Amino acid sequence: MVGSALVRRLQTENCDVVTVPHERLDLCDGEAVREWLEQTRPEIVFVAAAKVGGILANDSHPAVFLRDNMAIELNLIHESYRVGVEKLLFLGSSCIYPRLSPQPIPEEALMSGPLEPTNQWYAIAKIAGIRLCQAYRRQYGCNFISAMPTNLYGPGDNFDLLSSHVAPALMRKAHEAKESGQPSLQVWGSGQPMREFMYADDCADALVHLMKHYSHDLHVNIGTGSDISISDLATTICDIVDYRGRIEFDTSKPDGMPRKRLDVSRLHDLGWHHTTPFEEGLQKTYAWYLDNVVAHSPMAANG
Ligand code: GFB
Repeated sequence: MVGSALVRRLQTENCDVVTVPHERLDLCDGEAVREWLEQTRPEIVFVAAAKVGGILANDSHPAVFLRDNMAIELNLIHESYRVGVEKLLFLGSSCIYPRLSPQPIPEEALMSGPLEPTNQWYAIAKIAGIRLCQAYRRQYGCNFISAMPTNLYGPGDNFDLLSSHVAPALMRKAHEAKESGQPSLQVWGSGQPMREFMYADDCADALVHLMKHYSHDLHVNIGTGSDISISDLATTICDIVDYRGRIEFDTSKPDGMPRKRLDVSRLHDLGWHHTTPFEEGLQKTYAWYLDNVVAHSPMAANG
């Protein structure tokens, strides 16, 4: 999702964008990454690729989330250093911060307390990525930087109910409940956790801004500065989808972090601010879902 948004954003810059599909390059394969970077010799690298998923996927596949993410970032960061990449930006996630961080969470809160258990494996891998950039910067003088986006959503998101994040999951649940006339929709957890959401294209714009204007070892938070409860998110999504049934909370499912609103003052001081209002971003994402997922589903094909 972020990679596609970055490609859309970079088309407006004076640069050649080099991409490679997953089927042609496995980023967990160090030899393959080395060969590909030696052939393409990019001047700039965005490490947007990652094994990502929502709370359930993270919690149930700890080995995959830790291993794949460590392999992807180690291969890309080390081989970028080897081929002399001029600047690299590594993308992490707001889940790197301790479970009970001060709110909003400043960059300095990193490693100041225990992690949220449901995503600790992914978080450890992402913290290692930040440290890799700092280590290569310190030891080899590489201009490698890191950005920590808040929860993202947008076109190209994953709508699979077992592995997706909350926004696409609730969009799909509301759509299917409306289509099949179900009286209620299940929301995982208590509905009380607070989350901050950013439209993927806004995130891509922030990444390009940092690539142009930021060259320090401290990672930078990327977010909107506002958050919303999962319960209110469910209501907002039901309105957008026009689903009028009941919202029920399945408290057998985990809540995860109680709150993770990012302190985005550093990003604002660097001259960047998000532009897409939350409801507008959700509407665009729902339109993308209808055109790209629902329209191609077997049920749609059968009429
Ligand atoms: O988006 P989400 O899966 O990830 O869940 P996290 C956010 C909140 O929404 C949790 C609730 O409290 C979920 O219990 N939720 C309610 C749902 N209904 C649903 C549903 O149908 N599907 C999903 N997925 N959630 C992830 C981390 O944490 O955030 C990753 O696991 C990553 O490591 C990502 O950092 C940004 O915000 O809890």
